Amino acid sequence: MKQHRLAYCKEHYIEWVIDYTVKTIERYHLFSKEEKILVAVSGGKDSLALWDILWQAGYQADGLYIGLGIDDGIHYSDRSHELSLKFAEERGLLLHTVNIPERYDETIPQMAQRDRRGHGKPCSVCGLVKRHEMNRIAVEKGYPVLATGHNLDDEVAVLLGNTLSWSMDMLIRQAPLLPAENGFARKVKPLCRFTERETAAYTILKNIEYIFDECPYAVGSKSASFKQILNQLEEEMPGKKLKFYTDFLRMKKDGYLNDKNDEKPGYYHTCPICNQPTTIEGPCAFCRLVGKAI
Ligand code: Q46
Ligand code: ZN
Repeated sequence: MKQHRLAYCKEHYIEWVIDYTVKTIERYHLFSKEEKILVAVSGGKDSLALWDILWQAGYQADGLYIGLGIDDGIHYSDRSHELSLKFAEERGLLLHTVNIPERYDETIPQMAQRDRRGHGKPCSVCGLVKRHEMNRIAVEKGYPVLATGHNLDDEVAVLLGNTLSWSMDMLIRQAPLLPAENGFARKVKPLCRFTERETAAYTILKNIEYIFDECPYAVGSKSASFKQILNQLEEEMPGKKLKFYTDFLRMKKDGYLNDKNDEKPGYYHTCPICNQPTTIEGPCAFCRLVGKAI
Protein backbone atom coordinates (compact mmCIF):
# COMPACT_ATOMS: atom_id res chain seq x y z
CA MET A 1 0.00 0.00 0.00
CA LYS A 2 2.17 2.78 -1.40
CA GLN A 3 -0.03 5.57 -0.04
CA HIS A 4 0.47 4.31 3.53
CA ARG A 5 4.04 3.09 2.95
CA LEU A 6 2.97 -0.25 4.39
CA ALA A 7 3.16 -3.88 3.31
CA TYR A 8 1.54 -6.63 5.37
CA CYS A 9 1.02 -10.37 5.35
CA LYS A 10 -2.56 -11.70 5.41
CA GLU A 11 -2.92 -11.88 9.17
CA HIS A 12 -1.51 -8.42 9.83
CA TYR A 13 -3.40 -6.87 6.94
CA ILE A 14 -6.72 -7.99 8.47
CA GLU A 15 -5.66 -6.63 11.87
CA TRP A 16 -4.60 -3.34 10.27
CA VAL A 17 -7.95 -2.90 8.47
CA ILE A 18 -9.92 -3.43 11.69
CA ASP A 19 -7.63 -1.15 13.64
CA TYR A 20 -7.68 1.59 11.03
CA THR A 21 -11.50 1.47 10.88
CA VAL A 22 -11.73 1.87 14.66
CA LYS A 23 -9.34 4.83 14.43
CA THR A 24 -11.51 6.40 11.71
CA ILE A 25 -14.62 5.88 13.88
CA GLU A 26 -12.87 7.62 16.78
CA ARG A 27 -11.26 10.36 14.69
CA TYR A 28 -14.59 11.53 13.26
CA HIS A 29 -16.64 10.65 16.39
CA LEU A 30 -18.94 8.43 14.32
CA PHE A 31 -20.45 6.27 17.10
CA SER A 32 -19.69 4.41 20.31
CA LYS A 33 -19.85 0.75 21.34
CA GLU A 34 -23.00 1.51 23.34
CA GLU A 35 -24.99 2.55 20.28
CA LYS A 36 -26.99 0.27 17.97
CA ILE A 37 -25.86 0.54 14.37
CA LEU A 38 -27.81 -0.36 11.26
CA VAL A 39 -25.51 -1.29 8.37
CA ALA A 40 -26.96 -0.90 4.88
CA VAL A 41 -25.95 -4.15 3.16
CA SER A 42 -26.08 -4.66 -0.60
CA GLY A 43 -24.26 -8.00 -0.87
CA GLY A 44 -21.27 -6.18 -2.37
CA LYS A 45 -17.74 -6.19 -0.99
CA ASP A 46 -17.80 -2.83 0.77
CA SER A 47 -20.96 -3.26 2.80
CA LEU A 48 -20.15 -6.86 3.80
CA ALA A 49 -16.58 -5.86 4.71
CA LEU A 50 -17.98 -3.04 6.84
CA TRP A 51 -20.41 -5.31 8.67
CA ASP A 52 -17.69 -7.90 9.27
CA ILE A 53 -15.20 -5.29 10.58
CA LEU A 54 -17.75 -3.73 12.96
CA TRP A 55 -18.73 -7.17 14.24
CA GLN A 56 -15.07 -8.16 14.71
CA ALA A 57 -14.33 -4.90 16.51
CA GLY A 58 -17.19 -5.50 18.97
CA TYR A 59 -19.75 -2.96 17.78
CA GLN A 60 -23.50 -3.71 17.94
CA ALA A 61 -24.17 -3.85 14.22
CA ASP A 62 -27.29 -5.30 12.53
CA GLY A 63 -27.85 -5.32 8.78
CA LEU A 64 -30.51 -3.97 6.45
CA TYR A 65 -30.95 -5.38 2.96
CA ILE A 66 -33.19 -3.53 0.50
CA GLY A 67 -34.40 -5.69 -2.41
CA LEU A 68 -34.75 -3.41 -5.44
CA GLY A 69 -36.18 -5.92 -7.91
CA ILE A 70 -33.28 -5.48 -10.35
CA ASP A 71 -32.97 -8.55 -12.53
CA ASP A 72 -31.49 -7.78 -15.94
CA GLY A 73 -30.60 -11.36 -16.75
CA ILE A 74 -28.14 -11.85 -13.89
CA HIS A 75 -30.70 -11.92 -11.03
CA TYR A 76 -28.71 -9.14 -9.39
CA SER A 77 -31.17 -8.53 -6.52
CA ASP A 78 -31.90 -12.21 -5.74
CA ARG A 79 -28.24 -13.11 -5.70
CA SER A 80 -27.20 -10.15 -3.57
CA HIS A 81 -29.96 -10.99 -1.05
CA GLU A 82 -28.82 -14.62 -0.89
CA LEU A 83 -25.22 -13.61 -0.17
CA SER A 84 -26.25 -11.09 2.48
CA LEU A 85 -28.42 -13.71 4.21
CA LYS A 86 -25.64 -16.28 4.07
CA PHE A 87 -23.18 -13.80 5.58
CA ALA A 88 -25.58 -12.99 8.46
CA GLU A 89 -26.45 -16.65 9.16
CA GLU A 90 -22.80 -17.74 9.27
CA ARG A 91 -22.10 -15.14 11.96
CA GLY A 92 -25.42 -15.32 13.80
CA LEU A 93 -26.18 -11.68 12.96
CA LEU A 94 -29.57 -10.03 12.48
CA LEU A 95 -30.48 -8.95 8.94
CA HIS A 96 -33.62 -6.88 8.32
CA THR A 97 -34.99 -7.14 4.79
CA VAL A 98 -37.25 -4.79 2.87
CA ASN A 99 -38.49 -6.00 -0.48
CA ILE A 100 -39.48 -2.97 -2.57
CA PRO A 101 -41.61 -4.77 -5.22
CA GLU A 102 -43.53 -6.62 -2.48
CA ARG A 103 -44.06 -3.54 -0.37
CA TYR A 104 -44.78 -0.99 -3.10
CA ASP A 105 -45.98 -3.27 -5.96
CA GLU A 106 -43.26 -2.08 -8.34
CA THR A 107 -39.58 -2.73 -8.95
CA ILE A 108 -37.13 0.18 -9.04
CA PRO A 109 -36.82 0.04 -12.88
CA GLN A 110 -40.64 0.13 -13.14
CA MET A 111 -40.85 3.16 -10.83
CA ALA A 112 -38.11 4.85 -12.87
CA GLN A 113 -40.08 4.39 -16.08
CA ARG A 114 -42.98 6.37 -14.65
CA ASP A 115 -40.77 9.09 -13.27
CA ARG A 116 -39.34 12.04 -15.20
CA ARG A 117 -36.27 12.44 -13.02
CA GLY A 118 -33.29 10.52 -14.46
CA HIS A 119 -34.97 10.08 -17.89
CA GLY A 120 -35.76 6.37 -17.39
CA LYS A 121 -32.38 5.60 -15.78
CA PRO A 122 -33.24 4.19 -12.39
CA CYS A 123 -30.40 5.60 -10.26
CA SER A 124 -32.02 8.78 -9.00
CA VAL A 125 -35.28 6.97 -8.15
CA CYS A 126 -33.24 4.17 -6.59
CA GLY A 127 -31.32 6.67 -4.44
CA LEU A 128 -34.52 8.34 -3.28
CA VAL A 129 -36.16 5.01 -2.37
CA LYS A 130 -33.07 3.64 -0.59
CA ARG A 131 -32.61 6.83 1.46
CA HIS A 132 -36.27 6.79 2.45
CA GLU A 133 -36.35 3.11 3.40
CA MET A 134 -33.04 3.20 5.30
CA ASN A 135 -34.23 6.10 7.36
CA ARG A 136 -37.67 4.55 7.89
CA ILE A 137 -36.23 1.30 9.26
CA ALA A 138 -33.59 3.10 11.38
CA VAL A 139 -36.25 5.28 13.02
CA GLU A 140 -38.93 2.54 13.33
CA LYS A 141 -36.57 -0.04 14.81
CA GLY A 142 -34.67 2.34 17.07
CA TYR A 143 -31.22 2.58 15.47
CA PRO A 144 -29.64 5.99 16.09
CA VAL A 145 -26.89 5.29 13.56
CA LEU A 146 -27.09 4.29 9.91
CA ALA A 147 -23.77 3.10 8.41
CA THR A 148 -22.98 2.70 4.71
CA GLY A 149 -19.97 1.06 3.05
CA HIS A 150 -18.86 4.06 0.96
CA ASN A 151 -15.12 3.83 0.40
CA LEU A 152 -12.48 6.40 -0.52
CA ASP A 153 -12.99 5.85 -4.26
CA ASP A 154 -16.71 6.60 -3.89
CA GLU A 155 -16.03 9.67 -1.80
CA VAL A 156 -13.37 11.20 -4.07
CA ALA A 157 -15.50 10.53 -7.17
CA VAL A 158 -18.38 12.46 -5.55
CA LEU A 159 -15.96 15.16 -4.41
CA LEU A 160 -14.54 15.58 -7.91
CA GLY A 161 -18.03 15.71 -9.43
CA ASN A 162 -19.24 18.29 -6.91
CA THR A 163 -16.10 20.37 -7.37
CA LEU A 164 -16.36 20.36 -11.15
CA SER A 165 -19.91 21.68 -10.90
CA TRP A 166 -19.21 23.81 -7.79
CA SER A 167 -22.21 22.31 -6.03
CA MET A 168 -21.60 24.12 -2.76
CA ASP A 169 -24.66 22.72 -1.03
CA MET A 170 -23.44 19.18 -1.80
CA LEU A 171 -19.84 19.97 -0.78
CA ILE A 172 -21.06 21.30 2.55
CA ARG A 173 -23.00 18.11 3.21
CA GLN A 174 -20.25 15.67 2.12
CA ALA A 175 -18.65 14.24 5.28
CA PRO A 176 -17.96 10.94 7.08
CA LEU A 177 -20.74 11.90 9.51
CA LEU A 178 -24.05 13.64 8.93
CA PRO A 179 -25.59 14.36 12.32
CA ALA A 180 -29.11 13.26 13.17
CA GLU A 181 -31.54 16.10 12.55
CA ASN A 182 -35.23 16.69 12.10
CA GLY A 183 -36.23 13.03 12.05
CA PHE A 184 -33.19 11.70 10.15
CA ALA A 185 -30.89 9.13 11.75
CA ARG A 186 -27.15 9.94 11.98
CA LYS A 187 -25.41 8.75 8.80
CA VAL A 188 -21.83 7.52 8.92
CA LYS A 189 -19.20 6.15 6.52
CA PRO A 190 -16.54 4.26 8.52
CA LEU A 191 -14.71 2.97 5.40
CA CYS A 192 -14.23 6.42 3.84
CA ARG A 193 -10.44 6.25 4.17
CA PHE A 194 -10.01 2.86 2.45
CA THR A 195 -9.63 2.48 -1.30
CA GLU A 196 -11.84 0.02 -3.14
CA ARG A 197 -8.79 -2.17 -3.62
CA GLU A 198 -8.23 -2.28 0.14
CA THR A 199 -11.80 -3.31 1.00
CA ALA A 200 -11.72 -5.89 -1.81
CA ALA A 201 -8.46 -7.32 -0.40
CA TYR A 202 -10.09 -7.59 3.04
CA THR A 203 -13.14 -9.53 1.75
CA ILE A 204 -10.93 -11.86 -0.29
CA LEU A 205 -8.54 -12.55 2.59
CA LYS A 206 -11.50 -13.18 4.92
CA ASN A 207 -13.17 -15.47 2.36
CA ILE A 208 -16.33 -13.38 2.38
CA GLU A 209 -18.51 -14.33 -0.55
CA TYR A 210 -19.88 -11.17 -2.20
CA ILE A 211 -21.65 -10.27 -5.41
CA PHE A 212 -18.92 -9.66 -7.91
CA ASP A 213 -21.11 -8.14 -10.62
CA GLU A 214 -21.95 -4.52 -10.20
CA CYS A 215 -25.55 -3.39 -10.50
CA PRO A 216 -26.23 -3.41 -14.27
CA TYR A 217 -27.17 0.27 -14.10
CA ALA A 218 -23.80 1.34 -12.64
CA VAL A 219 -22.10 0.83 -15.99
CA GLY A 220 -21.32 4.04 -17.85
CA SER A 221 -22.22 6.32 -14.94
CA LYS A 222 -20.46 9.65 -14.40
CA SER A 223 -19.06 8.34 -11.16
CA ALA A 224 -17.39 5.43 -13.03
CA SER A 225 -15.59 7.95 -15.30
CA PHE A 226 -14.46 10.03 -12.33
CA LYS A 227 -13.13 6.89 -10.64
CA GLN A 228 -11.14 6.01 -13.74
CA ILE A 229 -9.55 9.47 -13.91
CA LEU A 230 -8.71 9.41 -10.22
CA ASN A 231 -7.16 5.94 -10.54
CA GLN A 232 -4.87 7.26 -13.29
CA LEU A 233 -3.81 10.09 -10.99
CA GLU A 234 -3.21 7.65 -8.14
CA GLU A 235 -0.96 5.55 -10.39
CA GLU A 236 1.26 8.53 -11.03
CA MET A 237 0.99 10.05 -7.57
CA PRO A 238 0.36 7.40 -4.88
CA GLY A 239 -1.68 8.82 -2.01
CA LYS A 240 -3.36 11.52 -4.12
CA LYS A 241 -6.88 10.22 -3.52
CA LEU A 242 -6.52 10.08 0.24
CA LYS A 243 -4.88 13.52 0.32
CA PHE A 244 -7.60 15.06 -1.90
CA TYR A 245 -10.24 13.78 0.53
CA THR A 246 -8.51 14.48 3.83
CA ASP A 247 -7.40 17.99 2.74
CA PHE A 248 -11.02 18.69 1.81
CA LEU A 249 -12.19 17.54 5.26
CA ARG A 250 -9.48 19.63 6.93
CA MET A 251 -10.50 22.73 4.97
CA LYS A 252 -14.08 22.22 6.05
CA LYS A 253 -13.00 21.82 9.65
CA ASP A 254 -11.03 25.06 9.40
CA GLY A 255 -14.20 26.82 8.33
CA TYR A 256 -13.43 27.42 4.65
CA LEU A 257 -16.69 25.85 3.65
CA ASN A 258 -19.12 26.98 6.26
CA ASP A 259 -22.81 26.93 5.65
CA LYS A 260 -23.67 30.56 6.36
CA ASN A 261 -24.72 31.37 2.82
CA ASP A 262 -25.39 27.92 1.52
CA GLU A 263 -28.56 26.74 -0.07
CA LYS A 264 -28.66 23.48 1.77
CA PRO A 265 -32.12 22.01 1.82
CA GLY A 266 -34.09 22.90 4.91
CA TYR A 267 -36.20 19.99 6.12
CA TYR A 268 -38.80 22.20 7.70
CA HIS A 269 -41.86 20.13 6.88
CA THR A 270 -43.13 16.70 7.82
CA CYS A 271 -44.71 14.51 5.17
CA PRO A 272 -48.38 13.99 6.16
CA ILE A 273 -48.25 10.40 4.80
CA CYS A 274 -45.00 8.82 5.96
CA ASN A 275 -44.05 11.34 8.67
CA GLN A 276 -40.48 11.69 7.37
CA PRO A 277 -38.87 15.13 7.07
CA THR A 278 -39.20 16.84 3.70
CA THR A 279 -38.19 20.13 2.07
CA ILE A 280 -41.61 20.65 0.52
CA GLU A 281 -45.05 21.21 1.96
CA GLY A 282 -47.43 18.26 1.49
CA PRO A 283 -46.43 14.70 0.54
CA CYS A 284 -42.67 14.10 0.21
CA ALA A 285 -40.90 13.12 -3.04
CA PHE A 286 -40.95 9.43 -2.03
CA CYS A 287 -44.70 9.31 -1.34
CA ARG A 288 -45.37 11.10 -4.62
CA LEU A 289 -43.16 8.58 -6.43
CA VAL A 290 -44.78 5.45 -5.00
CA GLY A 291 -48.21 6.92 -5.64
CA LYS A 292 -49.36 7.09 -2.04
CA ALA A 293 -50.02 10.79 -2.51
CA ILE A 294 -52.65 10.32 -5.20
S1 Q46 B 1 -28.14 0.08 -7.15
FE1 Q46 B 1 -29.54 1.71 -7.70
FE2 Q46 B 1 -26.89 1.87 -7.68
FE3 Q46 B 1 -28.10 0.20 -9.38
S2 Q46 B 1 -29.88 1.38 -9.85
FE4 Q46 B 1 -28.24 2.87 -9.80
S3 Q46 B 1 -28.32 3.54 -7.70
S4 Q46 B 1 -26.41 1.61 -9.87
S5 Q46 B 1 -25.53 2.20 -6.01
ZN1 ZN C 1 -43.70 10.79 2.59
